[in-house]
Amino acid sequence: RPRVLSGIQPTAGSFHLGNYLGAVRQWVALQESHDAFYMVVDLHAITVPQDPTALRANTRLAAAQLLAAGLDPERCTLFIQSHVPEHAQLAWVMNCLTGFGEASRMTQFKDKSAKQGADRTSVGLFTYPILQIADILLYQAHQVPVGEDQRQHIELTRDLAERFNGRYGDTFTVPAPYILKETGKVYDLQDPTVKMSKSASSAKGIINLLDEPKTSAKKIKSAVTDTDTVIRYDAEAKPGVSNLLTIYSTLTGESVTDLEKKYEGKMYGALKTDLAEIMVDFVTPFRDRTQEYLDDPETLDSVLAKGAEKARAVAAETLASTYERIGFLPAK
Ligand code: AQP
Repeated sequence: RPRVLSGIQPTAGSFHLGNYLGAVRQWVALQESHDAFYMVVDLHAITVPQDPTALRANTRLAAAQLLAAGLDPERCTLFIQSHVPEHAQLAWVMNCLTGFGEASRMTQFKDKSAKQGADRTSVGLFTYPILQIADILLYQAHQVPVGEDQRQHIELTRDLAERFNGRYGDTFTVPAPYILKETGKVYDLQDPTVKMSKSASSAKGIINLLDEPKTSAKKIKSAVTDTDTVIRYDAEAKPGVSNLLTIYSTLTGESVTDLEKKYEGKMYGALKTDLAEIMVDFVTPFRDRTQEYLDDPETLDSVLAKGAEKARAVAAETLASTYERIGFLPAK
């Protein structure tokens, strides 16, 4: 079975709809066909300041949400990044192979650091993509299911895998991004030209899956559309309506073409009312299941302990061969 690897940050408490439709939903599907490794990336989270108590709670909460979304520990390996020290160890090696200019071209860093200002930006945020390279290469992943915003980081991962292999001999699988065209970028409900984002979206623009279902319904109903009245998919001319159609189609399995037919001659309000109801039906059981996992921290921690053990077995092997190729003297 081909292998997949992906991770999600534990920082915001609740996952948002973009995280779910862009990434986690694919994780659930891929565990059926792939040897799947999924993790909560707490090392990545500390690239911006974190309160220790909140970080611990959000890490458990992220794992609970992944299980609630449908990850099955019998079918995939679910673990916490900091439980596998090899991530930080391989990241150092990758840091030394990455050009400063090359890393400086990462647009996510440029955007985030420009917003924060240089004095408030950590070097960790700069090397964030390099830790991600280590995450992926450690598991010899063939594919990386992520949202569109991660494409550039996966490209860098490919370059680094090829560079290492070229310099030291075949060591790493060169991974490919696994990004769905439809849901690779879910847009902000208030500004449908930018991605839904925990750090950049306004409260009304983002659906947090653990919010009160009523709140999410309200946000769908007040989503920005356009002054036209036709319900038609056109990402360029009608980004708001197109975003709603994508969300609707993904959550129900009805094709966008069928939805266009279903809503022919109807007003935007009809589409929004129906989608608000679909959203409530989706988030209500998701919230309940998340709470069930949180109410049983022993089971949750034991899933994560088993996951870390399985992950470490793979990671340790890759790190050992990497160290050997580089020329590090083995410890006796
Ligand atoms: N709007 C989105 N559409 C599709 N996919 C998305 N992802 C994030 N936003 C969208 C994907 O979710 C996965 C986890 O991302 P993360 O760990 O970076 O989560 P986050 O930082 O909490 O999410 P944000 O909103 O993207 O944070 P900011 O705004 O701080 O950068 C990834 O696969 C990502 O592509």
